[in-house]
Amino acid sequence: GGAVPEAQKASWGSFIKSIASFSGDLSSMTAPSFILSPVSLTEYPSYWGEHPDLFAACAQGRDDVERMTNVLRWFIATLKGQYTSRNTSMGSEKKPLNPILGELFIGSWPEQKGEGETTLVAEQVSHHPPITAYHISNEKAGVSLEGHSAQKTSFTGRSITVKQVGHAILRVQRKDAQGGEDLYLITLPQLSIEGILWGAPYIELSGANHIISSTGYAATINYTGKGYFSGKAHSFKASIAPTSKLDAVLYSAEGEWSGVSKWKKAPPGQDSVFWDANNDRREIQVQPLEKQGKMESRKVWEKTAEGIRSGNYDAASKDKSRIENEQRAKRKEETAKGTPHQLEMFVHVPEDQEFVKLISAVSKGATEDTYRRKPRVH
Ligand code: 0T9
Repeated sequence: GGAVPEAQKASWGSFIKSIASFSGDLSSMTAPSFILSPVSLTEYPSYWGEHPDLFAACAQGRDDVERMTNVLRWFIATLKGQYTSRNTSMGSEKKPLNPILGELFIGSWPEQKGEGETTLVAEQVSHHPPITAYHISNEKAGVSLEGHSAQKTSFTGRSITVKQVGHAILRVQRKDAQGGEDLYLITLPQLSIEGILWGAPYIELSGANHIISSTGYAATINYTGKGYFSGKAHSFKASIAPTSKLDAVLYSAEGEWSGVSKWKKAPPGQDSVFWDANNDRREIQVQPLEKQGKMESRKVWEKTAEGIRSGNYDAASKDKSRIENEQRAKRKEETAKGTPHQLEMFVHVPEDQEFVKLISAVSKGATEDTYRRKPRVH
């Protein structure tokens, strides 16, 4: 059976065809209404923060290796939200709203059990191609995450391959006498969108990503889906090793990132379970709409989202067109006046020196740009 509503079979078919003949920016394509999500891509960085306790725990641990295991656990714990939550909440992967330039998403996870408050700001720093910058911070715990996210997509015939462009840096304040901070460079896995031919898209992860720390340790995570080493969907194997000798594995864990994973080679005194993704995720809290600024995501997309949620797709598409026209006019005016759009919360850094230094362990000479949170005046 198919998941495409009878009335949308034709438009789904032509959408698939246009994906096939199109390469690059999928987000700007018009898609059939049944696949539209009322949530903008600027909200997606919040998946990184949905386990505030594990995020705070990145600063805890007796030594660098134990802290690396905590960072790895937090990272694995974010995957279920990042890559399966639309299936859980909306029945399949959906096409997010394509953020406008300068769109903001701001929210927090209030303190619950002494872990401190976690705050998030995300900004759409580029519209075409779409790039979202984000900064998540827990000052009490001394942990922050800063990164940006973009995608390169291609169609393989039955699935969409999405190469993630961008990286994140986790900063952890050291609690020892000298102080200072440890960095963890996080690279991102490749994903493929499966199930599109029958209109029920879902994400599978493939390949590998790394967490490379300034402490001299690195984690490598390898992903497989159905039919590979475990035979199960959403599977991974992760190992922790000295960065200088990645095959001298100290500890390893494996299992399902959307389910249970276990230590294979466990640190002394550890439980056999590495992470159980059935643990609750905590959704971010945002200001009520009436208190949000006009560039805040849910305010920008209020009417469009309402239309999508209520099935009033005509209203949704009208409002979306209004927003897109306004954006075009704004860009035109900026060009005419010679006053280009200014980023609000971030500054563009053409070459991220921290990335260059840490990535060299796995990829010599690689460079990437980044976006840094602007310093705030308290
Ligand atoms: C960073 C995440 C990313 C963003 C999304 C590929 C995708 C846009 C990017 C990579 C987050 O940390 C994690 C999760 C989901 C990713 C999205 C899934 C998706 O389908 C979209 C693309 C642009 C589409 O909307 C394709 C259209 C449609 C046929 C699929 C439903």
